[in-house]
Amino acid sequence: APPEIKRLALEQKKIKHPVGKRLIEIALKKQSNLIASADVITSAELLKLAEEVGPHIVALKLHMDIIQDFSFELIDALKKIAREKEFLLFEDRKFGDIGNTQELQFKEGIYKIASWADMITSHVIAGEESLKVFENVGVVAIVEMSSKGTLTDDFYITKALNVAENASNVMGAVAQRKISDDLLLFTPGVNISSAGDAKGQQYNTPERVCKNYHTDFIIVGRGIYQSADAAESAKEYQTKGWNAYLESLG
Ligand code: 5FU
Repeated sequence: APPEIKRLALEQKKIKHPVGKRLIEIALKKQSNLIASADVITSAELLKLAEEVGPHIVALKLHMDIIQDFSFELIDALKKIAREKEFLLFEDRKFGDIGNTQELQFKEGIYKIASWADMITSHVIAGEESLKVFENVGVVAIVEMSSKGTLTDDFYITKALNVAENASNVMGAVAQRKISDDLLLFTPGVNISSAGDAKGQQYNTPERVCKNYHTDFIIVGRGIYQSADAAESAKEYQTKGWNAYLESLG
């Protein structure tokens, strides 16, 4: 990336977390601020999608608990693709319990998320200490949701951001608005051909979330994996997202 972009992206944001720095590095190298959300339900579909979108993304967002045939062979195969195509594995688990329970959910059970995820999402509703259990990953705090009628009002968001900013393992936040420069901003609910679904999801364009909310990373699910050509649409979101991001830097 040209030095002036590097300066803008790296120095405007005061990101200290090593996973956050790595994500920025990948973004600058690939010229992408796109995270694909792989909400498919079989290992075969997931691996195919990872191969197709891999060159265009900085991270693949997963809901591993929706995979019907989960195995550690899947994890090994995903890790291999992630290494080859240079992207991070981002488990959107949205933890939301006391620290002890979250620790068990993070490290144990079927998925052993701690053993393979580079990044995870967590609600911050249980307070700062509950987040300490997420070791060796980048934590992305859910401070605001994209869905209609969400309870994350201004009051909640202010308090949630306060928790997120005080926890040293939190590298970013999910929100639908501009937040402080201490955290990377991740925005889901991005689609260029739909305004929403029948289950409360609300969509914005890449331009809107980058320019109006100063989003760092756009998260796209159905816009990519339900399109006729996932690689082609990932490329389109990559270009649209990156151009809007550069323009938002100013
Ligand atoms: F925190 C959030 C949120 O506020 N909105 C979301 O949509 C997370 N998501 C996730 O992003 C959601 O769980 C899906 O995995 C993804 C959006 O998928 P879509 O197909 O682009 O609507």
